Amino acid sequence: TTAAGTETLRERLLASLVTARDRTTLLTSCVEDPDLTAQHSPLMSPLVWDLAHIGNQEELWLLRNVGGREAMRPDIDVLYDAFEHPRSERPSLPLLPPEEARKYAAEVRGRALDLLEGADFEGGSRLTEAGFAFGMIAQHEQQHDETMLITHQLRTGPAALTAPAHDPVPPYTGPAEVRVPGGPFTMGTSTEPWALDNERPAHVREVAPYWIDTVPVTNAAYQAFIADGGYDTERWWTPEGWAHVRRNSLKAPLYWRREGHQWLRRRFGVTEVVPPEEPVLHVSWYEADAYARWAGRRLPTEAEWEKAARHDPATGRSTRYPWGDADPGPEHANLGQRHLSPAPVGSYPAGESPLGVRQLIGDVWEWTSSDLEPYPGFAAFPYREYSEVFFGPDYKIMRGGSFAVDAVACRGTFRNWDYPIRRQIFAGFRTARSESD
Ligand code: AVJ
Ligand code: FE
Repeated sequence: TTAAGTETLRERLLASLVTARDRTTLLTSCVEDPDLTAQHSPLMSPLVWDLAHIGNQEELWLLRNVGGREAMRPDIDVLYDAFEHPRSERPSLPLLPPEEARKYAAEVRGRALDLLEGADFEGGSRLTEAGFAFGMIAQHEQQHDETMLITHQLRTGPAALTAPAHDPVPPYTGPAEVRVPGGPFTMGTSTEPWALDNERPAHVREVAPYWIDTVPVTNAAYQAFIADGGYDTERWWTPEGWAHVRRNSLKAPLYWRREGHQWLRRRFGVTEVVPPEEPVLHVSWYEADAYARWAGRRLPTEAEWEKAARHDPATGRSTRYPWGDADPGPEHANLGQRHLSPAPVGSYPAGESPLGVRQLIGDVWEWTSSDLEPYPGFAAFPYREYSEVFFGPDYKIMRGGSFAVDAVACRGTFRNWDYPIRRQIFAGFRTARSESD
């Protein structure tokens, strides 16, 4: 690496950390302190927990592990270790009050930036190689910025956040699905410098030919499923899914409410008519899976999703993103909380894949049929609790990222996961079918 390359890397790391902190600051200053310490849902931490946890992880990985510094506040580690206390218990912990949490996170950040200024990215440590630890911490903060936006959406009361509406797009008139050829493709990565352990290593996967939706499933399409009695028809559901919708009397996505002949939804403190052309949002894996069966289709496997997003049939190579190897720009995808909703289907033509699949990156996390499993050759790094402890059948994989996640934490290889019942997350889906069907 040249000296200029090192400085470019340093600037990119700095920019990623600053972007994340600007967002964190907004999300924790747009409401009054009581809204930061309150628990808006037992599914989520109080916002003030996320804030200090962001600082604590940064202190742990950058100041202590990379910098070799002593703990600043050894007494608080146990409060902000996500494995010590479940989210529902966090409000009753002696958490740092908002002003102290802000001060702590800012103090850690000041020292981390000092460390970044003199950091050597080629010193032979895997943690600092290509700036990994700094990139990991920027991603971690952005992941919690998405988590905090989920909490903001759960919070009731007047709106605290606003964002511009999407540019209008003509109704999408492209093909509904495209055929992806069968054969091998490279899944995962060994070269993406800030890729997390579960995305590694790159390996070859065989996939049989299949068809996949060119755009995510829309609210209009999902309403047709509801209108056709989808929630009352057992055969569309897995046994677990059916038990879950019955037990909880689910009738529609989270935040939807029927009024007269139309569906309304609550979105960041505002109630509005559900926009028909927007990707459906706030559905569980069970609902996505049932919809797909009703439509005579199925969810794509994780490998099918990634092949659609990365395989370039012209070269046989896997690219970083559907549009190629360039980092995401505002023309490619709806990312980074620039908007507070997914964009209508057919948006972002510059972000489409060579086969014409749109909006794979951004808008909504897309449920796949796959469980979270390690790739062959997986090695936990830098800590087992990032991914390894979650491997197994309990979690379903989501791909592609939502409007709420920043580009730094979103790639063609990025893997997200949650329980199949979860709906508060910014998740939707698209469907697929096998060639032989
Ligand atoms: C990968 C999004 C499931 O939010 O629980 C944040 C990311 N890990 N802090 C989560 C994460 C540790 C994780 N997900
Ligand atoms: Fe975390």
